[in-house]
Amino acid sequence: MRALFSPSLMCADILDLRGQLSILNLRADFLHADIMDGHFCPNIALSPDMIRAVQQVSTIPIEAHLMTTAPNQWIPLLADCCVRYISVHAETIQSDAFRTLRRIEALGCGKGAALNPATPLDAACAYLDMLDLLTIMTVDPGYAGQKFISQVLSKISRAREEKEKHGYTYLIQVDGACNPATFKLLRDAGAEVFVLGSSGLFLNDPDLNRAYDLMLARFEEAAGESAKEPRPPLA
Ligand code: S6P
Ligand code: MG
Repeated sequence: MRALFSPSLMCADILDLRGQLSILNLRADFLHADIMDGHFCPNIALSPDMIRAVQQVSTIPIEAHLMTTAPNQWIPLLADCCVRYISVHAETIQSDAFRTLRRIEALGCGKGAALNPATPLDAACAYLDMLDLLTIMTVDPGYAGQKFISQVLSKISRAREEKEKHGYTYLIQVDGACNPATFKLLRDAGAEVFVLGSSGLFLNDPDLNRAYDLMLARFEEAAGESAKEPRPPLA
């Protein structure tokens, strides 16, 4: 399957969000929505109300990335916004991982788990078979524009090995500093979905169509594969 791209809403031009979404509707595979509560990480971002508004004009699946200490507080609100996937951090569900993932499923959403750079894959091994989306953070959560943490590459490779060995069906997503300097490293390690923030997309050009063209060209040049085929059917 070709690489999939999930632009990060928190990096979009919020003063022209409708215009930006009309372009991403035609080009992106997913929209990545960061929810930060100011506790799990030192920032606050995107609310369920904002995602509900985005959902009104979005025609592509939205995935909610919960960087919150109490994910269960937000899961029903986000499911009510019709997001396609809800990703909770493994660090926040140690005491109720199965109940939380089953709750996401019962509410009709895809089950996602995310791992901070310092968290080993083992933290999620007990429930990898349940996941639809596995997000491996390549920066510490909280901000756009951070430096890539190369120590995560072995974790991505291991996520791919486990997927192949056991026939797991999760998509392997990478989040943070996905850009021309890291595209090949991430793809070779096993990344399937690239969250695109400031460094990989939005700072490429003020015109988002041009920025997207540049991203595709740079991905193809770096990774040595086409990323322009039509959007594949997604579960
Ligand atoms: C970070 C957040 C990410 C960022 C995105 C930024 O806490 O989860 O989704 O929005 O990764 O991308 P970049 O290219 O600015 O690092
Ligand atoms: Mg994110």
